[in-house]
Amino acid sequence: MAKDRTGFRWGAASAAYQVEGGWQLDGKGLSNWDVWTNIDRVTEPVSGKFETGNVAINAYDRTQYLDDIALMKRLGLDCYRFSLAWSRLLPDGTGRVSAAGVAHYQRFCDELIAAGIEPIVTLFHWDLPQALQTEGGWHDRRSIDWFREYARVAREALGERVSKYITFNEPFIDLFLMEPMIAAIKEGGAVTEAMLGRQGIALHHWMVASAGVIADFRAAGFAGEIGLALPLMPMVPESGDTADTEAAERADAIINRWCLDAMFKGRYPDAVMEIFGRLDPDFCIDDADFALMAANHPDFLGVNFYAPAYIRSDAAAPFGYRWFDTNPDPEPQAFNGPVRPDALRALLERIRDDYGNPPIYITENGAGFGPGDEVMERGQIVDPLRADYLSRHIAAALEAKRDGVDLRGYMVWSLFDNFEWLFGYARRFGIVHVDFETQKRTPKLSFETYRAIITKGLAQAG
Ligand code: IFM
Repeated sequence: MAKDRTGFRWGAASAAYQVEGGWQLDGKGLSNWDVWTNIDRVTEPVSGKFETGNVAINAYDRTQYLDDIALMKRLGLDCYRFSLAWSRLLPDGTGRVSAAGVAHYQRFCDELIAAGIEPIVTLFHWDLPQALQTEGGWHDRRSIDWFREYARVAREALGERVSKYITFNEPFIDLFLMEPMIAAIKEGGAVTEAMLGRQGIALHHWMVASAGVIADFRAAGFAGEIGLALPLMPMVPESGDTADTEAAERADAIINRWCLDAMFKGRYPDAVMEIFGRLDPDFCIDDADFALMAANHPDFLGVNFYAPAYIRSDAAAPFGYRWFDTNPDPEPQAFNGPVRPDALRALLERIRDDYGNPPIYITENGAGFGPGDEVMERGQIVDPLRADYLSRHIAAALEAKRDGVDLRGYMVWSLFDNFEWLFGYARRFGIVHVDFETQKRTPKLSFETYRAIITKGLAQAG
């Protein structure tokens, strides 16, 4: 059957630091991740190895990315979501624009378009120019203006090549998991509630910056769509006890509703205002910030879904709940949690009902299960758990679509194995295997599974 080119978009997603490499090529400035991995060696305590994104999967290299685009074409992708390395475009974070950085991203987009694949650009997927990190990073209110300047440079550089932008990827995960863990590693301590309390103001700056960029793009006549990608997870209380139920509601307010309410209602949940107001005296939000958010709703919501979170009340834990070590699910667990496609469907239907049925793209969904799930059989890498995960989640998403959710597309995380942040290269999420020594790419069984789904896309997504 012919591939659906009419509406629903099938894609794959990645992020600059996880795939590009070329960390010092062509005048690129250093990012916080370059410093954290090379100087602070933050991967070691988590992955047990000293690993960096210095080479990653070499996706900055033109010869390499042309091969990669050929593979995307073979898979049948309609779109490819990737992020820009801010310090490749603006090596110092603001001011001087790198002609080489601009040329690289222009050329990469041109090659995608020539292959019939729409480029979808994430502006910020966690790698902040180190020059701005040392100025205070996202805790400094000037970060809103830094980001708006960078977004303008990107939009002007890419012009008509790009008609879908994502301002930020996963505010909660970067600001409330990644950064505090890195701070704890550097300080040799544990993540505390006080540390997390400080992150509230950084998340607020992200939300204001995002609304500001949406306003700027519209004012400049940008005719495409612009949204955010949130890490969303239904919160499942571990028991019927009131304490667990209340803990799950609190987790839902912080992890899910904080950004959703900001994007679609122009305010924050009461629980967030109360908790963060108590933890950080700087967390008093100017009404003008909420007015900016309310006036600049995004065109779409990007949903990054991996798993639901099982929540247990624990007075000693930050915000009074725990979720990582609370998984009663007997099924094989993926790296990012229990395999529950029903939770994806429930999540999408909740967004439809609670947030006015906005256009949604699933901007990330995927899994890794450890080495046992990937075996070489007759020249193919067989990964049945990942293949099954993808089929079942796509089926659940399409059921939600049939139930009226305005679902416009699905992007797998990820096309290639890559650098999984603090876990280094040990956690593979790709549907294409990468030999990190040779950079050889080998499609896995899940690649064929996804290819078959895309080929049948019209019937399934129609
Ligand atoms: O690799 C990450 C990505 O950068 C953000 N979302 C989750 C992925 C898998 O853990």
